[in-house]
Amino acid sequence: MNSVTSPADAAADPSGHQPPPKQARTPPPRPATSPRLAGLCGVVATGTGLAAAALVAQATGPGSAPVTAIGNRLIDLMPAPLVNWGKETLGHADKPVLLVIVTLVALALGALAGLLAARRRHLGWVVIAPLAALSLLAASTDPAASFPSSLVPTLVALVVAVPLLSALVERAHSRTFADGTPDTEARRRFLTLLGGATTAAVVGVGAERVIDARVGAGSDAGLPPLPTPSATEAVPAGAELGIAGLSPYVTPAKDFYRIDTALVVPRVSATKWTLSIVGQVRKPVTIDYATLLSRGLVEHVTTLTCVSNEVGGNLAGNAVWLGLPVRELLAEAEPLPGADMVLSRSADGWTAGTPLEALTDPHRQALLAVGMNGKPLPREHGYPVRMVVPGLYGYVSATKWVVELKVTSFAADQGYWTPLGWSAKGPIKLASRIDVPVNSGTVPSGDVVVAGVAWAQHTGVRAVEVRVDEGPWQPATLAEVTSADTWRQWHWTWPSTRGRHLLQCRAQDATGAWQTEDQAPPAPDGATGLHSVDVVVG
Ligand SMILES: Nc1nc2c(c(=O)[nH]1)N[C@H]1C(S)=C(S)[C@@H](COP(=O)(O)O)O[C@H]1N2
Ligand SMILES: [Mo]
Repeated sequence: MNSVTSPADAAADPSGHQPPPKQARTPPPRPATSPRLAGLCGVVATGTGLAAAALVAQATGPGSAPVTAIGNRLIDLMPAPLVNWGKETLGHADKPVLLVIVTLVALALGALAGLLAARRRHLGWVVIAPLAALSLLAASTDPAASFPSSLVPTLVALVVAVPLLSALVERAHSRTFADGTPDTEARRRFLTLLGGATTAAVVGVGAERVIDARVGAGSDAGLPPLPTPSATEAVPAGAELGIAGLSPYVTPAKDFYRIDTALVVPRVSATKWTLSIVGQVRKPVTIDYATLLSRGLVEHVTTLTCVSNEVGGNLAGNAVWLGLPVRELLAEAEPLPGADMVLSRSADGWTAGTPLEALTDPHRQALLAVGMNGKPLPREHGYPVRMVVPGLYGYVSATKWVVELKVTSFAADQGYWTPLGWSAKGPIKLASRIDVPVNSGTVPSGDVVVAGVAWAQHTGVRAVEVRVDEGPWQPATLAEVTSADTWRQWHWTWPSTRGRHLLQCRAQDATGAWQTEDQAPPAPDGATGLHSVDVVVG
């Protein structure tokens, strides 16, 4: 022990003064970077690359961002039970959850690339190359992507992440001098780069979110306004009971449930949109948006319902749709004998199989809708054009971002959900729901207003009854409706008594059939059973 800085020497000089160590401040041979730091470099480089790619994908199409493209292909490849499990257990959160998982896996692989690159610079490619290849493949096979611009975001990710990783790993090294003192200057440069890249990634993701939210319906330049309908449907005042907590008769678009498989909402330009009627037809038809608007559009109020709706669930909504009856275009196309199904396809590749007769029936107002509650369709509800068919669950009829109608047969074709274990045909089942009082709620004793909605689209609701603690059924009062194609509000005044009670409702359709008490899950063709609400009267 004879180092100049040893405590023993310092003690030998009572003045405490010592000459500084005469040592050259040259960086020593590169020491190993700690695995944690190398991993962090990889995570930051990957994250920054992905953020840049997502931002660029705002121009090349939202499905072309690496995370989205890979997520979409994963959904395509997932076995049916897994897709259904995700839909059932996660509900609305299924998409964000999948995107977060893909992002986390990408960042973890980025950390691995960082570890490898810290050992030997080009070793990082062992992870990066397959990841990039996967992303390019996923983006190029996106049904809504325009090749080759769909490859640009992944290439941007590489151009950003690879040099960034090199620079970070380079600076993460050599943070101490041979004498053990930290090279604060190098450390500062490293931290600056790390912080700068992280900030850029966060700002990039934020900007991407803002842009995505802004580009919506009506953003197409030079678009004609929605025409005045040739047939309107006025909502009678008596359709709206105006009871607090009761679902409004017409659901505002912002409160309308949203169900689709799209990881990011497809962005379809109305000016470039066309719809083609193909398949078993005598004369294939193609129509563009301006021509569609120039035809006599009609208004029709229809309640959409999702087959995944649980008893008492809220995957149903009623809106005033403006559109062209599908039967008019089908008549021009002249379906051939033998056809019994129309497979509608969306811009993102999703499909629904609808009985041909439901679309050609002059008494069923099946629309190619362009308007919802007096405004162009919101992007998430199918802008610029979607299908709306009264009486059929959304998965077999309500194709959003629709671009093709293929006239075919149930024997030859299947909609998206059918091979995943859902019925080929999906007429909406008679259902009723109690909106107020809410389940597990407490209400003051005395007269309590019990109210809800009931639906039997295209058949109509004739009666609703309520019972307390499984006692006798009591008739509720029904509100008015525009047609049999919508839900119907109802209310009943309950002379309540203190304590805990069970409220249940049931509906009768216009044919006289009562809603079944038998419980069935949503799969394969819609849930049944009575909605029950537990309340405490205090
Ligand atoms: N392109 C596309 N259209 C779609 C779907 C989809 O996944 N993709 N889901 C359908 C289902 S299952 C339902 S219930 C309705 C829901 O329409 P909404 O989101 O406007 O309420 O859209 C239908 N149209
Ligand atoms: Mo659905």
